[in-house]
Amino acid sequence: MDTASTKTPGWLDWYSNPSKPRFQLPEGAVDSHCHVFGPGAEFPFAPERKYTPCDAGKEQLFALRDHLGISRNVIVQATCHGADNSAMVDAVQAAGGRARGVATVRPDISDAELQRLDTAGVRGVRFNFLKRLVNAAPQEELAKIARRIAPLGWHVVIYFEGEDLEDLEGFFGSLPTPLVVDHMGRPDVTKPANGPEFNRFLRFVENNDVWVKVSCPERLSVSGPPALDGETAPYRDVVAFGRTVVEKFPDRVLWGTDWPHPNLTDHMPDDGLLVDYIPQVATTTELQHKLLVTNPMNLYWPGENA
Ligand code: 0GY
Repeated sequence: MDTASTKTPGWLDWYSNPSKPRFQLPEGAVDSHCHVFGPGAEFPFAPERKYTPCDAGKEQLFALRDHLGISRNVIVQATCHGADNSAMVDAVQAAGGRARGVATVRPDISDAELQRLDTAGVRGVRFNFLKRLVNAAPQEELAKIARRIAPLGWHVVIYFEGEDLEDLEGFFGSLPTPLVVDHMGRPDVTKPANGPEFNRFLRFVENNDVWVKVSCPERLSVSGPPALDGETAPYRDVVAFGRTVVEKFPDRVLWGTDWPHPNLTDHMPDDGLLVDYIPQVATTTELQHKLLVTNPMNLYWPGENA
């Protein structure tokens, strides 16, 4: 693949005209999982990438933030940029204190570069275990990265499929930093939320220093967004999973849009609807405030007021 920005065939671009959410986010709400893609002409995509996205730059992210009533963003390095964190760091710095970053780094990164990323606002690294997104990295390499970043007070964001937790949880438990799980560990929502697979995930969260993003109903859902026939509950088959996590671990949950929604193939979500999904999983004002403000502030802006 060359570095020219020819999008992956069938690529769905982000939704250009999101609705105004009916659910009003609390003051100081944080989108704890979003990305920037390029723009490719300024920040070329990585040669080793598994997909080539549309452009989705910082101005567009900040416009969505303001439209939805979000105050701050946590910008997670997308795999299409490999370990070149330039686009993400540029966006974090442009946000003037209102964004933090999660980077992808190699084990041989220099101390000076780690320090530079920290100063820029990076607070974690991401380990990705989805074969369609990255070539598998040896666990010893990942463990070395975790040992390098632990003294900075950073955490490790982990992205894996629910069915792979059994094989990975021993490794995860050995890491020396807090862990932040993307998209509830991608449960299979056709299985019960109180069944053995999700119970394994809940035990893993219970027994480790783990935070959970109750994000991506649009990616996990089989029932999908509301039908045009008047169905109003968005992504209803994911709700039991999200609500269980929020109610069991109210002080360790985070929420994010996942804008610009890489690799979706059947529909592109209306980001306003993703905000309207929140009160289904966080059903009280107190739970909503923890999910959207207190928890992400504690993790990404400790000591600062929202
Ligand atoms: C997500 C999900 C995906 C992709 C990435 O970095 C990425 O490429 O995170 C996915 O394809 O499931 O969190 O955005």
